Amino acid sequence: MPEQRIRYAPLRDKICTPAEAAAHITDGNNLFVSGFTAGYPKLIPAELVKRAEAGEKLKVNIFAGASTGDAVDGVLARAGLVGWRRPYMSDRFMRAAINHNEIMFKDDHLSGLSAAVRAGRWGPVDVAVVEVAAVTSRGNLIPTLSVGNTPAYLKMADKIILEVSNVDPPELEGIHDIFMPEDPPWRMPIPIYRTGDRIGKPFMEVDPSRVVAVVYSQEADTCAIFSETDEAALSIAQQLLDFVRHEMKRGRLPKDLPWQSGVGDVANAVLAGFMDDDFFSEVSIYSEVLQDTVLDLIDMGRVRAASGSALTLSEKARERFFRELYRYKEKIVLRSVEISNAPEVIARLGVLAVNTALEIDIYGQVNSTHVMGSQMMNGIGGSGDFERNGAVSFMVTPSTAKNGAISAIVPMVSHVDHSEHSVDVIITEYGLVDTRNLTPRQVAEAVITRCAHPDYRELLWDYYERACRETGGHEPHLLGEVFGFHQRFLETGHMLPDPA
Ligand code: 0RQ
Repeated sequence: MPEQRIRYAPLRDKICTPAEAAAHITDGNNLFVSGFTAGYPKLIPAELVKRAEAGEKLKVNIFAGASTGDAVDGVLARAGLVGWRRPYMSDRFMRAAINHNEIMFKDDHLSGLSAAVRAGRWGPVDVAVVEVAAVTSRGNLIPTLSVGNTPAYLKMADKIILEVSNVDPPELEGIHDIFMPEDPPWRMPIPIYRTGDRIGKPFMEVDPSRVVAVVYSQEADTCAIFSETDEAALSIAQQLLDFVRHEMKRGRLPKDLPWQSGVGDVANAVLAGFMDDDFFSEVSIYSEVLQDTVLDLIDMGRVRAASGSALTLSEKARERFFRELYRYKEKIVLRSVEISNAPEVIARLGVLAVNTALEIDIYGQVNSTHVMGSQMMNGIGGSGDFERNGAVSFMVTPSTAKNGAISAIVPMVSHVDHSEHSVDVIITEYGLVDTRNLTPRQVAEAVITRCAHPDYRELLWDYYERACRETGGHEPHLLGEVFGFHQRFLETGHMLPDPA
């Protein structure tokens, strides 16, 4: 019923068809969409594709919170309608177009983007297309399952198109905490002192006169970021939990630090590890994307509070979540990404940060984004925000990729996202190295011995020992050889990520 979802009458007058709404978007527009793995618009991009197929010259620049679903990134990339795309994406067609240099892409830390948009550094915000669960009686907007950069996009947009979801319940009202900090030089501290603190309003503010169209959507999120947890992920998670438990028992880490756990198998395995570990009987989660496992932990009574910028749930988990929303709302807070990933808050709370690498070098530099140094995978996302500012920053990876054809431990990473100064603990399924009080040479020796796959240890030792002998120095390298190491993987034909 329109009245239930749109409780502010002037916006009901703007209800129209998706085609009429999309007519407000023209060639060359900067399109700022809601969405952060979940909560992206589902109808408007398809209308743009129809117009392009009918012969209209149309290209738009897409700015989101992070990745969106096929309805935005997939649909628009396949139709060749995207000029620029920022930030993080994970769609295979878009990835291929970026790597073919057909879509312009620049990778950024997520925490600073809302402020960059408010400062005008991303250009004019021509149109914002935003999915909402409801409009309040005063014309404020209730987001769906993500917040991302949407409050900033709404503040800056010339024109706003709302997609009102008929799938996500209006009772989501109350789960969000929307706080927009002032920008420098007037910024004050962000007053979050505990994971679950609420410091803002439960809605996003908008100037209703800039809303040009409102459409109804029956479409649900279709995010596919789930995979089965394998042996390597379980082993990494176990070592990680053992390490933290040990540090806490020795009094070197306070017991109730919150956790951030990135996307992917290992991240899920770490959270799943809390389920049958009585030492971690109640955890706080201060993260970016919350997934199914968080609901499981809440059901078991093991979550003190869970804060993130998005809830990315499988279909089954989403049903359960909507059914018992009142219960989950007590534990979960969804914030804009400039707050969920705020360096200040992450450092203050002492977040234990867990993120995944594509490759790690023997001295602790990490590549999370570029396969073989050249091919963009997804983007740095929030991993840098958390790794740089966490109380302890873990970097995890299986020791090999592509069924053992590629070593994830290399002499020198082919691209740097996180430096040795941001990464504290390195873990593969073979072992763990706490680098915090080791010299670079000690790190190298420990990483080769404990973390590298046995098949690659001899090769790495040979490199390292010759580098020490022939070059010497604080971090010995054989610069003429480092890229030869990757060359052997390129020759196996495994260089391209997931070709579309
Ligand atoms: O390829 O998809 O063809 O099978 O890369 O690797 O092992 O499935 O791991 O899904 O956890 O992704 C770093 C990409 C890891 C992700 C990355 C190939 C491998 C596979 C994926 P296939 P896995 P994951 C923010 C959290 C940056 C953003 C971030 C990521 C594919 O974790 O995007 O951390 N991180 N956000 O075969 C060639 C190598 C490879 C390789 C793996 N060395 N060379 N290919 N692959 N290593 C914070 C939050 O709070 C959410």
